[in-house]
Order: sequence, then C-alpha cells, then structure tokens
Amino acid sequence: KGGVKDGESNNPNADTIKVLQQMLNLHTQAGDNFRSKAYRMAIATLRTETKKIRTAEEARALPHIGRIAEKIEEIVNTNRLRQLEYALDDPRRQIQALFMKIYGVGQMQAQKWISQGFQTLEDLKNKAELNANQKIGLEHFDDLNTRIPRREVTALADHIKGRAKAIDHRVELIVSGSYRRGAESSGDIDLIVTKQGTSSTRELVPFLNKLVKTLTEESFLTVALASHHDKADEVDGGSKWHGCCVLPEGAFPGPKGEYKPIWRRIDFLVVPQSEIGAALLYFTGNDIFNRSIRLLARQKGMRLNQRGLFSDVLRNRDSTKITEGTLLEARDEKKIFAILGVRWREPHERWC
Ligand code: DCP
Ligand code: MG
Ligand code: MN
Repeated sequence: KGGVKDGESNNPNADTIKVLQQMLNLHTQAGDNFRSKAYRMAIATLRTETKKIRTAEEARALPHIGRIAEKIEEIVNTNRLRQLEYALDDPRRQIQALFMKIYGVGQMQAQKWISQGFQTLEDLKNKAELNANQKIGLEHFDDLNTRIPRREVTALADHIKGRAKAIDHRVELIVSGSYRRGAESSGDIDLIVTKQGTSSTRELVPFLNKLVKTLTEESFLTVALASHHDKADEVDGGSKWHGCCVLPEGAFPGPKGEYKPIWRRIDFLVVPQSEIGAALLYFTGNDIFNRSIRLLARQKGMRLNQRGLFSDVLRNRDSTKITEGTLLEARDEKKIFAILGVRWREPHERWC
C-alpha cells in the first residue's frame, strides 16, 4: 500500500519478504485469518534478521516461522513460489480482487456477487443489486482507483483551507493519512478539522456543515458517501464526513493542458483541540501501525483510540469493557508515545 518508502530495501531478506507479503495479501483477501496471522508473524521475524535466511532448517530455528520454513527455502532457491503463482492465476480470485477495488465493497460482498454468477464490472452495472456507495464506486471506478499525486493533495487541501478561513478564520485544517506520512501519492485525502479552545466535537459540527455546504454549492464536493456505521466513529454523531471532490481547473498545480477533472475520495474528521494528539495519531496511521500501538497499550493495561489514551479500563472475562477508564492523555501526540513507553516516531516512520 502506498508504494513508497518500504524501509525494507536494505534487509537481507527483502526479496523473500516481498513474496511472503503477497501470500499474506492473498490470505487476507480470502479472509483466512489463521494463515494471515502465520504469514504476518513469519514476516515480522524475518524483518528483524540481519543475515539472509537460505534454508528451511535455518528458518525453522527462528521464532514464529513453522511451516513457512519450506516456502522460504523455495523462494531463495527458485526466486518464486509455485503456490503463489497458482493462486494468482485463479480466475475466481482475480474477479474477487477486481470487485474489491470498488469503493465500499469488501470480501463478503465480492464473494456473494461471484456466487451469484457475476464476473465483470459490466455484469454488476447491469444485473447486480447495488447500494448507493457501490453505485458511485462502480460509476467512478477508474477515477477512484487512480492515486492522487502529492502536489494535488496539497492543492485540494489549499482550496478547502481558503473556504474554511472565510467561514471561521480560527479553524485549522491538518492533512493526515498517508500525506502526513510523507507519501508521494495517496489513495484519498484525509483532513482533520480542529479549532483552538474546543473541547467537544459538537462545537465544530456546525462549521463542518457550513464548509460542506459551501464546497458542494461550488461543485468542489461531488457526492457524500454513507458511512459504514463504524461504531467508534459515531461517538458524538457527525464527527466524520466521507465523500468525493474534484480539483477546479484554476487550482491545478501542473501544466494547464494536463488538467483532468478526476473524482477523488475525501474524508473529514472533526476533532476538538483537547483530543488533537490522539486524533492525529489515529488519522496518520498507517492502519497496521495503529493496530500494533493499540495492542501494545492493551498489553500495558491501557486503551488507545482516536479520542485518547486511557488507564484502568475494566473488562469482563470476554474482554468487553465495563468502564471507559481514566483519561491519561489526548492533547499531545508525543506524550501518548511517552506514556506508552515507546520511542517517538515521526509520521514518516509509521509505515507499520
Ligand atoms: N485507519 C485505521 N484503521 C482502518 C482505516 C484507517 O487505523 N481500518 C486510520 C489509519 C490511516 C488513517 O486512518 O492511516 C487514514 O485512512 P486511509 O484509509 O485514508 O489510509 P491512508 O491515508 O493511510 O492511506 P491511503 O493513501 O490509501 O489513503
Ligand atoms: Mg488516506
Ligand atoms: Mn481516508
């Protein structure tokens, strides 16, 4: 994802890891959590090795490698992995991967369509039952699967900042996501909306509504997308906005002849200033980095989410929460790292 700094180029096992990563992607796409976990652990082990692992025997001696040991030897000897090549050739899998590139379509939906006999995007357009998001995803399939060059993200954000300033000059917009991690291109634009002195999302929702209205009236925003009902996102209601936008020709940062009105995905996250550190941490990601730092918090008896770092979270035996716990930190991103006892990582170091 991202296709930018992989941080892996100087690892002696980089070539092996690349192939194993493809196996991981396949199993993740297929929803095979057991095999996904096995590959994730094996990759994590290989990443920490300072010498090249060449034989199954060497591999087996390392932690968390197990049955992947033989595959490592095959990759090193033949520069390929037969099982991976067979799997990549599987037409059913290829169709599933294609369907999953439609915005709003996951593994389950893709498999369901395949089982109904659909094989192409045309089939879906003509015959499948589609919800509003999926219709937009299909109609703008090419646009929404085109990565956004960094300078276009900057231009889009600058345009929005201009409109925001006219509504409330004290509101601050921060581009997060892969852009904040320094990516040369992004899948979408992730914008945090915050303002000095705010301590609840509610204070900022009217501003967001005005901003969305203004940007929609000038056709900068082209459509709003229904949210996936992710419970964590709906805490105060209306704290997130998902949709699409188009850069106006006048704001295009390149040679005029090259301008194309491409639909881009955009996400707004409204955050009170009192929670800006936790929100920045969450919205900068990447998602895997978030998962591992949240797991670490849990292992230390704390809980980290987009609203803060908490202690004394009481849980039932089935690990459901009894209490929210006590807020330890939410305002300062660096302090959250410090309380967790992990070294501060600049956004560009947060690739996994
Ligand atoms: N995020 C997360 N878990 C998810 C989805 C998102 O923690 N399942 C967080 C981390 C992401 C951030 O939200 O970095 C923004 O989500 P995006 O899906 O926009 O991902 P990125 O901006 O990281 O990458 P891309 O360039 O593909 O947009
Ligand atoms: Mg993004
Ligand atoms: Mn996003």
